[in-house]
Amino acid sequence: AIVLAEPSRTFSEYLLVPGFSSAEARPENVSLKTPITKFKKGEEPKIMANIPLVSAVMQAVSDDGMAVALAKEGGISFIFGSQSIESQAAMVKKVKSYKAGFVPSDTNVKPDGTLADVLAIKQNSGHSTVAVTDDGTGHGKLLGLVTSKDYRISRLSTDTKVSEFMTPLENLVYGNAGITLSEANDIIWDNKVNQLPIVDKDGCLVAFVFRKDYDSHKANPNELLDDNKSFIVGAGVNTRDYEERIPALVEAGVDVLTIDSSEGYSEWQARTLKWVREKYGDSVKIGAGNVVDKEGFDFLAKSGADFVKIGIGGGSICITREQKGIGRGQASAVLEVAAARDEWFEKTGEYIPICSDGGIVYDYHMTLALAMGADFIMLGRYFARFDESPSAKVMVNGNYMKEYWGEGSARARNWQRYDLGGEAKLKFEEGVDSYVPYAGSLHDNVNLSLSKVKSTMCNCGVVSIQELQRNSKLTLVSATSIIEGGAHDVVLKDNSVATVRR
Ligand code: MZP
Repeated sequence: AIVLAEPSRTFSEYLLVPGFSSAEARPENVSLKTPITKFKKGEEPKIMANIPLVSAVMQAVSDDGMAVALAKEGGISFIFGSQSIESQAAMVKKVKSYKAGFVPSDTNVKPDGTLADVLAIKQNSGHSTVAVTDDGTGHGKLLGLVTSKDYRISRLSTDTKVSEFMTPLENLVYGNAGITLSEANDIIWDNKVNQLPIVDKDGCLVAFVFRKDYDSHKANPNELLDDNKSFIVGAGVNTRDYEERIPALVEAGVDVLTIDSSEGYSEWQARTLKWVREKYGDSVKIGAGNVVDKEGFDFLAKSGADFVKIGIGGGSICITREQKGIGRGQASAVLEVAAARDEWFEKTGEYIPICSDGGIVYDYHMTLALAMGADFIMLGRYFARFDESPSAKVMVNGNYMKEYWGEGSARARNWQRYDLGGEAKLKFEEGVDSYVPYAGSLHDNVNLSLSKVKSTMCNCGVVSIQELQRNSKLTLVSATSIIEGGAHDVVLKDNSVATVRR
């Protein structure tokens, strides 16, 4: 066997060394725009993301709800493939049906769902009614209620106070004021207080109610829309049923696919990519992986992948290294594959973006992965903790947790991800079933994480991911300097037990 001279290293073994920060290197000047699919020198990629984060192809992470929430922040979800073709395609379709700021033309709800005089819309705690007030704060005169179909307005009497607003009901307008959407079955509140999607019993969007000064393009400058103003969405596929699954996803409107596999340096991936190119040419965008070295990257590049995913055994729920003894530290893998990507670009003029998949524990790991050469990052554990992930929120020992399980666990039953062409079953587990601490909304967390990434980039004197990849300086850290990096030699005030490291 060949024994690699360098040990296999993880993100936590590195730090960034600050560079010169000019007056221009300020967080508000940082762009996190990044290519997702391959492009030729001098051309633009077909798909770019506004932030370098994508959510993992996992049952506990990426469904249609996650996809909409993440696209609103500028990232992309890859909807999990370990479900029937029909249900995965339906999720894609649902995401594509959200047309920001537009009332779909095929609805029988008239656009009088638009409340021209409304300055604020606020939801009451019962979820059955939305109160609409005139003052921009939600506390002013009540102009009306938007109710769900099963809401019985007769329960209210004229001296009832609407709980949050304390506004007398004599000011209420309801009935045919153009705001009671009798077909609406459910109302989902958008926490940006800008628009209110009304969905029917199947969860499909039927209309938006929105503020008079609402402009969907101002709502979040990062929102990721492609030409028809719908959200960009990805989906995972496997190397078994791709001839049926891919056409269904394409028909549903998917923007980008990825082959989801624990090990991508295989003939199965080349066959899948070949089939896509023969059937669709370059019009269908598809990434491949996962690989951890130059040979793997070159193979998938030659096979026609639109991007290449990196990472074997580093995922938080992954036990592949323990079970099979294969894998590589994520930092070493990203550094080698990034060098291979640059060499390929030099040789062919074709830039194939690379994605670091799994193993992000701290926010600073994101910055390290990008500095090491990743164009974007796939995360599972990180997104599983948020309100928007599909898994259950449960109380464990007094703390809220979200369930998070690996695609290689018995629970997910995703044998296709580990398929080597043999029997159609998961022979042994490569992932665990676990909890992760509940962390609140995706919007708040993503913004916090990315503000740290932007800050660090400014410390390194760079304002784009491309500059970070080119100009940053990394250093390995010794075990003792890691101790120096945390709070040390002090007694922390909020701990009853003194924390003294030496
Ligand atoms: P993390 O963000 O939780 O550390 O890692 C997520 C990644 O782990 C996924 O994107 C996928 O590549 C990988 N994964 C998913 N399931 C398993 C498993 O069961 C796994 N072993 O390794």
